[in-house]
Amino acid sequence: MSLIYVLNGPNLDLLGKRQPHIYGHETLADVEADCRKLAAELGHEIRFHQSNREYEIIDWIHEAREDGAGIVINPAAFTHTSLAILDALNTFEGPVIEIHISNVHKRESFRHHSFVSHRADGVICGLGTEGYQLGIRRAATMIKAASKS
Ligand code: CA2
Repeated sequence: MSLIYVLNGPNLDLLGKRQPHIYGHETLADVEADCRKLAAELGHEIRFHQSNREYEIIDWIHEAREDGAGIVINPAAFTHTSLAILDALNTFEGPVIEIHISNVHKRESFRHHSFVSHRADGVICGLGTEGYQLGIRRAATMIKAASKS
């Protein structure tokens, strides 16, 4: 059983509580429960975190370097600003899947550029919170493929 980190950036603690027309009605606790259920079905363990502080996300990426097989990350606004998160992800060897609940390309132009996409193996956006499930599935597929090679 290997470990998948699911990391969430700033303000995602408000999920389901504000702006449901953009981010839907599910809370982050609902997303976490769904991720745990799916990961267990796929034979993986999940470490699920959210922070409003950039350094905490970087520290979790460093932790994943030690014991993580994959990272599924919604960096939220840090997507568009954080070279530091990109640098940290570039030191991680397993699959990295970037998630956005909303379709960032349909929104303001400042959301169109992602530092994290320079490292991500795949990007899922605009599929709502279901994107997390799809991201975990893809990370699990990639972890399995790497274990065979
Ligand atoms: O669509 C996404 O998942 C985003 O990563 C969400 C970020 C935004 O800055 C990115 O451009 C796209 C914002 C997260 C804020 O989350 C909230 C959730 C509910 C209510 C208010 C904010």
